[in-house]
Amino acid sequence: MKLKLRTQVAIIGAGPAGLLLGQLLQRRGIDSVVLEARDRQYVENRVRAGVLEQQSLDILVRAGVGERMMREGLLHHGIQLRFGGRTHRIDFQELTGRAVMIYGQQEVVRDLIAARLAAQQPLHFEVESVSIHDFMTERPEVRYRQGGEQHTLRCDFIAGCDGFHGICRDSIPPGQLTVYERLYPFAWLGILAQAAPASHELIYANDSHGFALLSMRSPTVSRLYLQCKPDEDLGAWPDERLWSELTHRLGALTTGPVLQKSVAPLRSFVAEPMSIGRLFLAGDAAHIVPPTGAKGMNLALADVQVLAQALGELYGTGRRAGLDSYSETCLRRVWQVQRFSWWMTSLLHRFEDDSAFDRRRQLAELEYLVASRAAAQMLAENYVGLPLST
Ligand code: RFL
Ligand code: PHB
Repeated sequence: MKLKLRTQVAIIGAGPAGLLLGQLLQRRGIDSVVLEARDRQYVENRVRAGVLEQQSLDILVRAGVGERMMREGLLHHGIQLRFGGRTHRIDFQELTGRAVMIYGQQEVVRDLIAARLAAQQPLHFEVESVSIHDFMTERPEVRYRQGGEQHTLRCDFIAGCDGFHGICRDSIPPGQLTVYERLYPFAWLGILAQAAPASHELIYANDSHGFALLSMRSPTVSRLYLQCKPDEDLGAWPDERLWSELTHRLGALTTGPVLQKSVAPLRSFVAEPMSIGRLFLAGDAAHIVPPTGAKGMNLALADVQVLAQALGELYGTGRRAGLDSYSETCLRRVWQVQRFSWWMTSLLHRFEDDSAFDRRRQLAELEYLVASRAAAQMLAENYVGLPLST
């Protein structure tokens, strides 16, 4: 059977970008349908980002989904930088008057799903064979299969929020996009452990064995990362080896059962422009940053804030200016964040082909960073988040 449906905005992907866009549109009285390839349990349990900028907090609170986050999230007023066997603090509060919050991406996603279901807005999991059509015309269409039936969803606009491996960006005809990309010669081995975090603030370490990061999800759950090879075999990392290597790089840790292990590659990527015809890309579908600056989810939330505002303006007043400048507005922020994420990555990782000179220069930069207020302030104001350029 073939089913024909209609909405104002078809949103592909129920990650932070797609779900927040749906929520922001609903609050502006704009209809949307969210289509997600995975099942609800998978989406709600995908452990990823953990740090929210103050501006992301404000967006989520204003969108009506910040209540649990403000209750359970951990407010952090600084981070620790560890190198040469010593730990130094960068004080965000003192340098910028602002802070960040530790609240897992999967918690943000759960809150957004709960809000969407409570508002009885359409959200379809486990849709198959999603394809997008006619977005260069006034009548775009999304086709997909669900429960054995073929559906056609007519819409005014398509929001491609389907992440880096989604189908929306790849549906744009060749030659229309310019891609900027950098792959790094290392990856992050990340673990979630039932162990009290050894520090109440994040520790970013530059060690002779490579980068490591101590983060957390709650007062009893630690999230830890260490630099590894892109093709690292997780089988070669039994828990004892993990804890021993993490302790070497980060200093004394509280150990505990490892709940999850995974390897994630590091990449910088931007596809320009972020919109074409009636298709708008947002979040990881349009850009990827290495996780060292903790920016991926924040960028995704910032994109859809701009998009929701532009769509609100169009439906409210008929003005297209916001939509026309969507790509340009987002890309200004994206490139600032690309620069910062690349810089944090270069500062903190060990590059195999670095010479002894490069290594001494890297340590000198770290020394400068903790000795100079101006240098520390540059890190702090980027980490807590640059203002939205709308
Ligand atoms: P997502 O979260 O990938 O969501 C895309 C959704 O689209 C679905 N999908 C499809 N649905 C329908 N049809 C299709 N054909 C589809 N193809 C895909 C997918 O199943 C998925 O549900 O993208 P979004 O919404 O743009 O959000 C981006 C963030 O997820 C990402 O940037 C962050 O996780 C990056 N990141 C971090 N960001 C931060 O802001 N702070 C951090 O501390 C931080 N740490 C991290 C990170 C990413 C990491 N990994 C695993 C890459 C740490 C790590 C280790
Ligand atoms: C995390 O808690 O998952 C996390 C924190 C900071 C980062 C990256 C990831 O830079």
